[in-house]
Order: sequence, then C-alpha cells, then structure tokens
Amino acid sequence: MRLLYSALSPFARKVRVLALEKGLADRITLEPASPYQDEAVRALNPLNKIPTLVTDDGEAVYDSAVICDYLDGLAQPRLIPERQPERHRALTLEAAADGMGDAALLVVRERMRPEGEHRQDVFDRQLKAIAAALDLFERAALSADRFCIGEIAVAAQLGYLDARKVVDWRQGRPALADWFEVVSKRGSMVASDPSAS
Ligand SMILES: N[C@@H](CCC(=O)N[C@@H](CS)C(=O)NCC(=O)O)C(=O)O
Repeated sequence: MRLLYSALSPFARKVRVLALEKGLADRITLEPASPYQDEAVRALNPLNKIPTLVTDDGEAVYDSAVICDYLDGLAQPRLIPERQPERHRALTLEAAADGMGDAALLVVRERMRPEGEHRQDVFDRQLKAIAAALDLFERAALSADRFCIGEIAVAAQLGYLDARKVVDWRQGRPALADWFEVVSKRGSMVASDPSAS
C-alpha cells in the first residue's frame, strides 16, 4: 500500500499512528505530497487532499476516517470498536477531533494571509469550535490505558495544535494535558512526531 501524506498533516498522522499500533506500518510506503502546492494527488482523489491511501489493488481510499476503517479491517487488534454503543462513541470522538483539526487548519491558513487581510469572523468561529472541542476532550476524562480510534484522533490533532502553535490548549485543561503527555510517549506517537522529521 502507498500513503500519500505530509509529516505535518494531523489526519495523515492519525492514519500512521493507527497503522503503527496495528503493526501494519511495514506494509505501507509513505509518499510525501504537497496538496497546497501541487495537483499530484487529484488523479487519485478529486479533492486533492491528503491522506490518500492506494491499496495493493491500486484502489484509492480517502478520507482519513475511511482509510482508518479500511486498515482496521486488515489486522488485529481492532481499534474501531465493532459493537455499539462503543462504536458510535469512538467514531463521534474521532469526528470531534477531526472537526477540530479542520478548524485549526482554517486558522493556520487564515494566519498565512497578508497582515491587514485577516478575517476576524473566521478566527472567531474556528477558535470557538477548537475551544469547545478541547473542553469536550477535557471532560471526557480520557484514559491512557485505552488508545483506540477516538483517542488516536485526539492525540494527532493535539500534536498539530502544538506543531503550529494554534492555541495554548493546556491552559485550564489539566486532565487533557496529563493524558497527552503520557500518550505522546507511545512508540506510534514518537515515530510520527512531525518535529522528528
Ligand atoms: N477530512 C479529511 C481532511 C484532510 C485534509 O484537510 N487534509 C489537508 C492537509 S492536512 C489537505 O490535504 N488540504 C488540501 C486542501 O484543502 O486543498 C480527512 O480526514 O482526510
């Protein structure tokens, strides 16, 4: 399999962490892609977004949630619960983390606009979504003993907030900060740390 990715993409990191946790990383060749700079991914994914996975049969799979679902079916342990209510709870946690990542990307892109052209309404709306998602994760009292799809997604997105200095998210969220410190030491998180590449 081939994974079109960038080291900084939190969505690609989620896929990589899941693959590492499942022992599938050796079966995936990582191929750097720059979706904001070129059109190389569009032949595989009409949205020209990463991550995009190409299976051994040459089929393109996206977005990151679908890639994780595909990979989860290839090997044990299952990191996406199969039974309800664990399943919808885990996928909702993943959706909240991914949505926070979408908001963080918009903030980062907005900051790249020339000084004086920043749209305050974009910052206000997206920073509100990021703060509310972080508060949800704080209240969720995440356990470091469990590292399934929801937790993986949260960890990948917190890493992105740090890498891009999006917000000072640890302030007022001690449980989340402690949890992240512990899970950041997992081999899968260390191996996919954007600051290490
Ligand atoms: N919902 C998508 C989001 C992926 C995404 O936004 N990727 C960014 C990089 S982190 C991208 O490729 N952006 C290119 C663009 O928006 O044109 C997923 O979960 O895979």
